[in-house]
Amino acid sequence: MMIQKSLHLFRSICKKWKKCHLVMPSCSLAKSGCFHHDLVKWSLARPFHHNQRWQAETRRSHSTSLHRVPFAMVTEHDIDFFEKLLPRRAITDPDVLESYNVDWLKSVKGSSKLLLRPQTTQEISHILRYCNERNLAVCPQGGNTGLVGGSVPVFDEIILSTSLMNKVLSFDTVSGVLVCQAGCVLEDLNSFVEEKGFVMPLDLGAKGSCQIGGNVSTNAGGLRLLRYGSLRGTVLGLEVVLANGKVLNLLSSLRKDNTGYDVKQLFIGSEGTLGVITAVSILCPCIPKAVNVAFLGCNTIQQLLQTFRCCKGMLGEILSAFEFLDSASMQLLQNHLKLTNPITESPFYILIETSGSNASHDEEKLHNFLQHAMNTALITDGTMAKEDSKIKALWMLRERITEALLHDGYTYKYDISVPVEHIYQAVLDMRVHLRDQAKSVVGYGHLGDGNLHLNITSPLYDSALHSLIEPFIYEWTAKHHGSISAEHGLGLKKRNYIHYSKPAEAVYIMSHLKNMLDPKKILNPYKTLPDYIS
Ligand code: FAD
Ligand code: 2HG
Ligand code: ZN
Repeated sequence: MMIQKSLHLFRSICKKWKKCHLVMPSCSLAKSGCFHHDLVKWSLARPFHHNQRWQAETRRSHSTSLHRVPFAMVTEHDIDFFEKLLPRRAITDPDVLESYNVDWLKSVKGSSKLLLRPQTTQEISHILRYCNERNLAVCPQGGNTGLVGGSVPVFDEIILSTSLMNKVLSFDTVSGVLVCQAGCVLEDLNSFVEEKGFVMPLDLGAKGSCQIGGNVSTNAGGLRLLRYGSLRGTVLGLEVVLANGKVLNLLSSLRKDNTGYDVKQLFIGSEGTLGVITAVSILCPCIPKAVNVAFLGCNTIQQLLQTFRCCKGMLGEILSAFEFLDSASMQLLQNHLKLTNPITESPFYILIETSGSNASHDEEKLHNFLQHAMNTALITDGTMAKEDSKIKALWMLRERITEALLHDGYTYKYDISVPVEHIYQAVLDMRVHLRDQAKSVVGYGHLGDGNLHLNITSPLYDSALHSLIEPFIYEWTAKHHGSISAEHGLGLKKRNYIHYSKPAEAVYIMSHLKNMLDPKKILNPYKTLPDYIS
């Protein structure tokens, strides 16, 4: 009853904001067909009132300065064209469109009236040529798991979903090179290559929904970067449709190619603003024969860093992940997801994964390392797993923090990279800075990559708290020579903070590249580039 009442009240508030990208709370969003089962479960589990909190922030920080660029509006004639081009795949049903208009965090909402679901590169080429001629704006969308508001329209941009572009095109069992369409879901690709003795070079908590095209467009980092490096190295080729509909075929499978500039790199991490990625060629490593995971506790940040140093030295080539979480993150997992801490309570927790080819050799190395870490009092407690189910259970303690945060309240999300010795200082400084104004201030992340996920919550959205956090966090990051977006991108939410991490000259070059590749700026407007450019 209460929920119905607040829903009604909230809908009437939202009506006044029809044209901007505000979230309308709707339980049906959670049932949306576009999310993979595990993410659907998370969405369903999420408290309704979270959506309400969001509104004020969106209005204040992301859209107040935004006005709709005078792109053309979609007409009946346009819809006829798309229905002929994509029979039954040009969708105007508002119920279906609803979930495509809202991001995974339910934090931004567009008001697109048209969803296109192409199956081939040629169809995307026709779509973009037409949109470019007609001056219609387009928002490319993969699995819609992005965390910076980049994957949903801001106003009425046409949503171009790659979900039906999910075919594997080839796999070379000698080189491990996989070529596939952009809409293949990461987890499906991993299962496919695993059967052939390989593994995808990236892994992330959203693997059940995110698509390889989305991963490449965001240059996703994730849990295996320490071992296999960034997508900038493992992606060997791309096929991209440019804003004018031209197909750029860079779908090479070569490891080495120094013939001039590496143009494909432009599209890696460009968040759909320079072209639509339609196919990816990616190098998959062999599946490791032996995987071990250790979950450890330690008392201080110095011990955490020292353990990392020692771990690199003693585990060397078999170290495949070094992740950490603080006790506040563990609390969220216990309180909201009822996960059990398998070891004694500690200020910090470390998750170490080894992946190698010789089980007994790897176990011996890990055992020696753990003994050394215990003897030198670097770690206080720990548990180890080599069976699949236990390994998965330990990984959950790291992968599900994002989900636990959604239950804690309104979340202010920051994804920074800094020289590793400063990795936790932002959390400590933020706690001092905020005093008792926040509900939780938690830190976790990819310690091995110097990447901290700093998340702050409050029971309801609090504009005063938000103003305390920003630009403080961006100034802090710049002062420590870090990046304000280590792996999630800039999207809608961080586009205007780019200067904290990029010199003006680089932003200037970015604006020229945008002008050259998308002169009418129809591709993912209002994203990545600061407002004065887009
Ligand atoms: P979307 O969210 O649909 O889109 C992301 C951006 O890419 C948008 O700007 C969109 O316009 C653009 N885009 C999508 N597809 C294309 C295409 N084919 N061509 C051109 N542009 C396109 N990120 C990490 O880096 N590391 C993590 O560890 C990580 N963990 C996560 C865990 C959870 C639980 C969640 C919800 C998210 C996580 N993310 C992580 C963020 C997100 O999953 C990644 O950014 C992912 O790569 C997005 O893929 P997607 O297919 O969902 O893309
Ligand atoms: C992770 O590493 C993701 O778990 C999400 O990048 C981080 O939610 C976050 O802040
Ligand atoms: Zn991450």
